[in-house]
Amino acid sequence: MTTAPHPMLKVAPEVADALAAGRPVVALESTIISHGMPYPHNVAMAREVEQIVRDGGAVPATIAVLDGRPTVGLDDDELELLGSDGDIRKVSVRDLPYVVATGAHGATTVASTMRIAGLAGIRVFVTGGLGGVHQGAEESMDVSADLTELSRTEVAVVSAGVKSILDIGRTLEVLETLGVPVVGYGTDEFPSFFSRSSGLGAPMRLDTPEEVAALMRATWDLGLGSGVSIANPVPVEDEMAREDIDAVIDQALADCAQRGIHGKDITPFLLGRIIELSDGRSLRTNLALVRHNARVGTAIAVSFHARD
Ligand code: PSU
Ligand code: MN
Repeated sequence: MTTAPHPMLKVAPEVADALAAGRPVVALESTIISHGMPYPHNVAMAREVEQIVRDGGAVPATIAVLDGRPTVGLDDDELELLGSDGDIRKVSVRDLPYVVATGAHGATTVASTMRIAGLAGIRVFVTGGLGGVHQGAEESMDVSADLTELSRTEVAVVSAGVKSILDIGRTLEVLETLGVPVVGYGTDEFPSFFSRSSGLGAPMRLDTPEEVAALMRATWDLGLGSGVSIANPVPVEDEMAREDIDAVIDQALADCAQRGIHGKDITPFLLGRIIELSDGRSLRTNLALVRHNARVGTAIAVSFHARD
């Protein structure tokens, strides 16, 4: 299946060629680079993940908005810019028209990366962690647009689940309400990013790339119009004990409240504070799980294209 490129997108030639030929492409987001990890680890991670995708037989397409153009497939200088320029705006779906209309740069979240990937005809997207329902959302109504987008864009998102800066149980409830298939990849339990467990079951389990590709096909052939969330647990050797990471997260949440941080700044603040409070331990786990997601997501993309 090939899709005509959307006229507003700037698609790198290598990505455009792969899409036109029906070869597998894996989308990658840029908020994780600009707002999810410190420099220079972020840029090294972005390059390494692209290499993992290539080694697995697909073409990587990191997505961002550059000079107002939604851009699919970045070069080395662009990755460096996103990782090192402190002024890059965090762009979710509602921010997309603003950065496009003003000609600005923007780092795309899971939601806006999904949307742009979908417009480009990319069906698999690898990230670290999903946004979701924030703790205390029953008061604040702070629910990530990542969930809305999963309900309305036909892209499979491979993540390591949802970390407990969020309300994992309510996040799963909202995904059910929105009709989004949520798959535990090789696990019965929904993973909590830094740990393989969360105390909550995965709504369904699949164990191979072929099975996931079949579920993607079924979702879209049924006309659900939604994405698919594939929750891939961090490898055993890299995971953190839940009590260790939960203590760090509780402190980070308290610091966030005490400083009065709110809205779109909450997630980046918490991610940065968790790295500081864990003395970098959480960053190592984060890097390991992103690499693992890239391997699994690439295998899924290869399998999906083999059957399509
Ligand atoms: N969780 C992470 N790392 C990240 C993010 C979340 O472990 O980098 C980023 C992703 O880009 C995600 C966004 O889409 O944060 C969610 O932000 P918000 O909660 O404001 O929607
Ligand atoms: Mn929010």
